[in-house]
Amino acid sequence: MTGTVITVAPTGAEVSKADVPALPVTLDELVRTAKECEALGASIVHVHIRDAAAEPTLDQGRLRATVAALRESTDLIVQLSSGGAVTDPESDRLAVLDAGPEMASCTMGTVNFGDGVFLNRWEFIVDLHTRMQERGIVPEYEIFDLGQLTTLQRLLGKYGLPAGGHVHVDLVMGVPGGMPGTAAALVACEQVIRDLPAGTTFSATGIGRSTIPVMLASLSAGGHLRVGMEDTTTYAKGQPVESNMQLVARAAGFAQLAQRPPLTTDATRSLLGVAPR
Ligand code: KMH
Ligand code: ZN
Repeated sequence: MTGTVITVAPTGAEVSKADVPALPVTLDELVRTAKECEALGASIVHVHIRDAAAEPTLDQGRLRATVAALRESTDLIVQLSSGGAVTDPESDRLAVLDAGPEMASCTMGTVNFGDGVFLNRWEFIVDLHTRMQERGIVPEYEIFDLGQLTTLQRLLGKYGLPAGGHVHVDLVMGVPGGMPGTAAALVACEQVIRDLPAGTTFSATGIGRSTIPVMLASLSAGGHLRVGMEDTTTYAKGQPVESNMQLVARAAGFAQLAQRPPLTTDATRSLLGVAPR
């Protein structure tokens, strides 16, 4: 059993700055947040960006500037979201890879997403996976429902292992329309993950109030953690999240308690097959 990879997902595409003023939306806010989260034990930053009006965007110039600034100011593995917002066209989502991240997310199927639909057609998944292979970008396969693990198995069987040769999965649990954020659902996923290539690792995040049960279940099942204001804006009943740092500090504390302390950025790179800086 290794230590714990902690991914911070500080912004997302769904939470509005007007509702949650502490959400990092400018490049300065994002870089400051990333630095502080790294100091607390995060080793990956999962990045969605916003425009001047704090709305989600996949603007290529902003994406490139974000990758450059995060690489200059932190040692974190920079993982761009290729999921974007549910309204983003496939072409813009594919173009995210042009911004040159070390990792990118790659979702394994279509899922109802609250009132919207997060569309991920098979051909689009294949496109993302093969383009990442060609460019040496390490994917994090995002799983919103159990059957998406079967899609991943099919993808790897037909198109081969990702860049770096290691398979890493993130279970995104508790989305309205996806699997529930429960220990039982996490264990069901873990059983299927065993059929993926040897050494496959997984992290998990629980949306909203499922954050704590999912975190504890993941640690006890040998998984890693993703936390952040993309997924959670309430720290405890009636208590809004103050910052991403508060969530990373809690995750690092749980990881310490589980005797699986946070992994350094170098150790995470080596575990996930991301090239050293
Ligand atoms: N914002 C969601 C529609 C990802 O980053 O790859 C998609 C998402 C997954 O957050
Ligand atoms: Zn995301």
